[in-house]
Amino acid sequence: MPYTVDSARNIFSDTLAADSVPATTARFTELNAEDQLALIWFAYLEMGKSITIAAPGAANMQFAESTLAQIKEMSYGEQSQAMCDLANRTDTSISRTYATWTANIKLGFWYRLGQWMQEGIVAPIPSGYKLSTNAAAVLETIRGLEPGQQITVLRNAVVDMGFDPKNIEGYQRVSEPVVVPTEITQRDKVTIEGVDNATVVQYMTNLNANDFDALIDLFTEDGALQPPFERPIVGKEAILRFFREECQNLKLIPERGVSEPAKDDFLQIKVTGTCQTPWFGANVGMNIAWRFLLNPSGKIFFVAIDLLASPKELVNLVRK
Ligand code: ECH
Ligand code: GLY
Ligand code: GLY
Ligand code: GLY
Repeated sequence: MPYTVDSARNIFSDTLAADSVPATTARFTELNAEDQLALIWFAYLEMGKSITIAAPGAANMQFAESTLAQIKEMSYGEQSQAMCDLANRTDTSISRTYATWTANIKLGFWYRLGQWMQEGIVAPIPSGYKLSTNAAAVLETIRGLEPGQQITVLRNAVVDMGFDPKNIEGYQRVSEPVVVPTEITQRDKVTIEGVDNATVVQYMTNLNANDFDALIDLFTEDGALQPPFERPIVGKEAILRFFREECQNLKLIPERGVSEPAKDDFLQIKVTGTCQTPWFGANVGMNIAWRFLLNPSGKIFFVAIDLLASPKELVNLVRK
């Protein structure tokens, strides 16, 4: 049987992903809106003591400005309600607008609200706020995660808020402009111990350079990319859109890998290393595995990106 996206998902199946992330997210989702907001507030303050978050760029913020201005004009009561409506995914005009934004616009929006809460411009979490027993337990779990896993839980929480786009008629996505790719001569050379496959090396180089047109050319027409804890994104058009909307200014630092023949003259390659988001830069290195399946012409039929369970997984390349 030839490979399908579903069968390709099983390559290097002994790779251990950080399942505590979706598990924590699921428990978080069960909490009521007040608890969700307060929990994030406490987690965000604690994390801020050890890792610095970069201010969002103007490109991210421009789309959120009018909604932010609207919230600024509200009373504390209305502000708290608007934030709870976002967490509850209630059908309001702000929740609908929020749903159209990319992850980075949503994060920029909350970054600003966080500043305003600190300054008293937006209703703060009441100083004596007591988390429910369940919420306190989720916060305690988050404290025990690695920084890369903590910021993934926070990002998930923010991404999942707002009205469900599936219920919005004529839904139009809003995304920040795509930056100009890094000049060829300015691109960092990538070396991966154990892997010199040209497609894989170009994948890393092109993604680091924001060169999404060259990057998408590495994929087959029916190729698929599976982000951490998500369903695969299938087909060149959808993957290119994902790159342009969600993958600007990432820094991939692959370290080592293995390459093995697979059936039907395909090639399977696993690479491990770290990845940085522009929000935290070198402050947070996420431990990542890339699991590639290349067709006989060297095009990417499938690649999964996994957030690894622990740094130990970075050296889990030998297959049992
Ligand atoms: C306050 C209280 C009220 C409620 C809220 C608040 C604000 C919270 C804020 C949170 C900010 C969180 C942030 C999190 C950022 C996380 C970023 C992550 C990025 C991961 C990227 C990866 C990329 C992997 C990939 C690779 C590929 O090869 C292909 C593409 C791709 C406090 C007010 C809400 C402000 C900024 C986790 C892993 C390697 C798959 C993308
Ligand atoms: N400061 C991170 C970003 O705008 O994506
Ligand atoms: N979950 C990683 C990303 O989509 O950026
Ligand atoms: N661009 C970083 C992220 O997807 O959050």
